[in-house]
Amino acid sequence: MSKKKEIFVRHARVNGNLLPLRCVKSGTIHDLALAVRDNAKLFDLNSDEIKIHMMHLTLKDDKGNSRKLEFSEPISVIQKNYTVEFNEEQEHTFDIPVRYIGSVNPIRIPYKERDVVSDLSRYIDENIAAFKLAKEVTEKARQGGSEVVLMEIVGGNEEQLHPSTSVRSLDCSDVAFKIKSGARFEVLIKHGTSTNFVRFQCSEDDDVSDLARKIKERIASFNLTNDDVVEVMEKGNVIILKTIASKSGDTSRNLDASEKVTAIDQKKFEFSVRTKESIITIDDIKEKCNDVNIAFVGAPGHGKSSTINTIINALSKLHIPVAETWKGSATGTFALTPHKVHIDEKIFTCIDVPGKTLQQYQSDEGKDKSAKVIRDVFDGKLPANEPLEYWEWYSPLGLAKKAFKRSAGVIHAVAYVHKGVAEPDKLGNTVIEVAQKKGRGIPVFVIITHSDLMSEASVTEAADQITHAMGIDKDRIFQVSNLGYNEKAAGTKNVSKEDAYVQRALFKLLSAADSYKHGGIVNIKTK
Ligand SMILES: Nc1nc2c(ncn2[C@@H]2O[C@H](COP(=O)(O)OP(=O)(O)OP(=O)(O)O)[C@@H](O)[C@H]2O)c(=O)[nH]1
Ligand SMILES: [Mg+2]
Repeated sequence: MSKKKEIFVRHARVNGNLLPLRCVKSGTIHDLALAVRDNAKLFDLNSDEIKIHMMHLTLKDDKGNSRKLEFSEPISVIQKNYTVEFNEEQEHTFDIPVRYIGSVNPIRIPYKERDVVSDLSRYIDENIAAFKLAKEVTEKARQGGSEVVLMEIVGGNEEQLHPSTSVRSLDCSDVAFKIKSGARFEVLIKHGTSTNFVRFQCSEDDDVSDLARKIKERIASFNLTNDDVVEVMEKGNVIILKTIASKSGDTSRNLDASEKVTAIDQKKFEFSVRTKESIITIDDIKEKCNDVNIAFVGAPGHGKSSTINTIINALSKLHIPVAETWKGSATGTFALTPHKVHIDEKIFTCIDVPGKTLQQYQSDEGKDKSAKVIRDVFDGKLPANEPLEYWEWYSPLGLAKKAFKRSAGVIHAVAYVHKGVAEPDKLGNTVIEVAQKKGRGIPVFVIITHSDLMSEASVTEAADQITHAMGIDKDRIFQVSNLGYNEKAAGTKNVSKEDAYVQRALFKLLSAADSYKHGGIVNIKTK
């Protein structure tokens, strides 16, 4: 049996092909360096050009991370699919200003082309005296197990740097460091979709954002799917940690990024990712939730009632309880139906406008009278929870009756609900015209439903048609699948991508309604 191992090596400067070198399995990186020298011809070099003491070897793993190899390390650190780059020349040295977080004066730290952030940390650790810090800080740095953490300061915010980030890429950045105490304790963390806990060492100074950083650094330990890994590592996405109830009586709660880990009772956590598009919190929604009324208008069976249900379900992932929800409604809302949604002391109302009634008004005695009804709905002239029959409400008797009924409410924003698989209905244009007529300017949004029955291309096409027909900006058009949504949403509290999308749509609706209510200018037409 061969005791040799094949290692793929490339010349870093020439960046030529990877060439296989055979090394004794039980050897060290120093042996690999000798093997490179002995095979110099393979790399178009002369062996006497290679001075072992000047050689630098860099290990590249299968995920594209790289680090410097020390001669004393065993060959076994080079796993299958890893490669090695070597450089036999004296390296050029640069320097970078780095400051202690509490100080304004940086000192310049020398580094080489290939150095990464962990090299800087090591340098600072070894040369901490050069920073002339307060005695207790220097002492903390000298404690066993203490850690130098580097960060980039961007717009006043600290962004922790990944240890494998190249120092060269930080040229011109404001780089600072802090020192984490050496006292250690352990926490257990798992991903929301898995049961596999990973152990993490924490310092007394660590806060929850440090845990999030450590998760990223050791993402491979969680054995996640590639999609999940991409989601965690994507710039701008945020890792959300929550406690796990381990005994009865405990409750699980979301952790704030700035909480100190030592101060948290439980030491078992679960994480999920909030994608950069989805960072809508219940506080964002609450802020915009100032007793506004949103009308859901559209042809019968296009999914108004279902969409309200979807919205309330998505909101209940952020806050419970909000309002009653219902499941699998069939076509057939016949009264102006307000659904009041409470978030603590705040409230907004989704007003479900029956499609069938509007359709009847569209062809009443051969004329389209729907504009009048829509206008009355928007102006809050029609009562809640009463069948909206034209002949009843627009007869003298009906008008009298109206005066004694409670109004469904004045409208502050409109969600025009359109079944994507259908052609645009002229009802959409009537809604826009009424909403825009003198003095109103009510913001209108479009929700394309039944996207589950459509390809992505046909949803885009439907959105294009609507933009064209109604003159509505693309970012006011949302797409939902109420069918799939309400099935999946039932009974779970985990926020999915679909929830996040619906929450964002609701946030936009509420923001527009709020600024309309408070006299802000809301433009709806793009052309
Ligand atoms: N496949 C699919 N079905 C949907 C979707 N949205 C609604 N539906 C179904 O379409 C039917 C009509 O939905 P509703 O929400 O009752 O429609 P509506 O607009 O309130 O209708 P009216 O109250 O009559 O004006 C129901 O059977 C829903 O389950 C969707 O996104 N996808
Ligand atoms: Mg309905």
